[in-house]
Amino acid sequence: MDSLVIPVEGLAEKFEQQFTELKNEIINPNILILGQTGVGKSSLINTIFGKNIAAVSNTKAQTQGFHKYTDKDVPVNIIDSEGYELEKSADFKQMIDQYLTVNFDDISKQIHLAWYCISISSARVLPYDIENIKFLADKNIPTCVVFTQCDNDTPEGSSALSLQKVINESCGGTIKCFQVSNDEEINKQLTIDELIEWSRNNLSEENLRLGFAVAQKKNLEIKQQSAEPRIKYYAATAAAIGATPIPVSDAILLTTLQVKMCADIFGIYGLDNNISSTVKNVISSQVVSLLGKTLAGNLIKLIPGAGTAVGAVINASVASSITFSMGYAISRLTKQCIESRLTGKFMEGLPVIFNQENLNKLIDEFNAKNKECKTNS
Ligand SMILES: Nc1nc2c(ncn2[C@@H]2O[C@H](COP(=O)(O)OP(=O)(O)OP(=O)(O)O)[C@@H](O)[C@H]2O)c(=O)[nH]1
Ligand SMILES: [Mg+2]
Repeated sequence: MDSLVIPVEGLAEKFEQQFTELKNEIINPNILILGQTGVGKSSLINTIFGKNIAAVSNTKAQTQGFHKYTDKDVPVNIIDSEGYELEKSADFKQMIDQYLTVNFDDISKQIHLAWYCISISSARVLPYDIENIKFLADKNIPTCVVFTQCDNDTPEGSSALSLQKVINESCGGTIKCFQVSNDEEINKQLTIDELIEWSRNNLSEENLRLGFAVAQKKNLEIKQQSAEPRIKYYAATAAAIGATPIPVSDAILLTTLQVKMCADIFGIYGLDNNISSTVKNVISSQVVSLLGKTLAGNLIKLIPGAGTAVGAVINASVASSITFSMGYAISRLTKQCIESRLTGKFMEGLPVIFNQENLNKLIDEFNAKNKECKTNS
């Protein structure tokens, strides 16, 4: 039986450093949240980002005019409004114009999305709402309407439908409308996942999309989709490393890359914030050693004599396909960890879900799928 050991000393530090590198690549999207006081803007933020980036108020307005809220663990900025200014469209337009002019040159300060919230309980869309929505869209700010408190709608959602009809007729069918509530169970019947998807897809740059995907806690599919460009990037880098085939004894070059890829995937799913710093060292070394062993096992499968023969080499195609399938497997397992809600107890989740057997199963599944695609094409 062939054996191959890839040394992984020093890679645990690289794993942890990469969390910071990913954060440095992100640009926080600025989301303008508009709506009358009490419609549920803060509750919506809390539902999507898992945190009160702007505080929820029961009695009186806590926010005045436009305020930008940030949170060090959530890479979006929320520009919240109290709502009174919406009724005076002229003033509202002036405020927006001023904001856009001041921040025109700096992508990190522009308004990247606008969520215009209307409570289903109010059961009406007013002329100033239409005017404001059209104004934002005319300024090329991706703008959607969010019907809030939809738990108060009929089971068929008839209020939302009739409000949407008014908006469609007034705005020529170009404005998307979504339905949300602050109840997790009721949200399963509504379109909060579509709101998240629309928001991500309407951000103009990958760095902004990445920020949004990391920040939102609600839609794991979006996290999975956002991990894909990262995996492709690392697979391409692996191909470049193997362009001049490297000896198997240099496989640490690939493990280094795969360790960074794993840190990016963990970062996208928000796992880095879930791991307390005291267990971080243990986790890092466990993950790094797991990746090293998985790469060794797969090299032995793919390259005849990889474990023993002097002169066995890793070429571009092997380097990139192993990295790609490993990225696929890591992303799926990380998703499973979050779905199993073991993330708070990561030390328990790691051996149960994030282990070599499960990693290899997914790698094989991916390779089989890939082979099938190639045979069929
Ligand atoms: N039934 C129901 N109540 C909600 C929903 N969303 C928010 N609320 C309640 O409505 C009240 C106002 O919610 P907030 O999220 O503070 O509203 P806001 O728009 O941020 O209010 P201001 O910051 O004052 O402008 C709170 O008592 C919430 O609990 C919802 O989907 N359904
Ligand atoms: Mg609020």
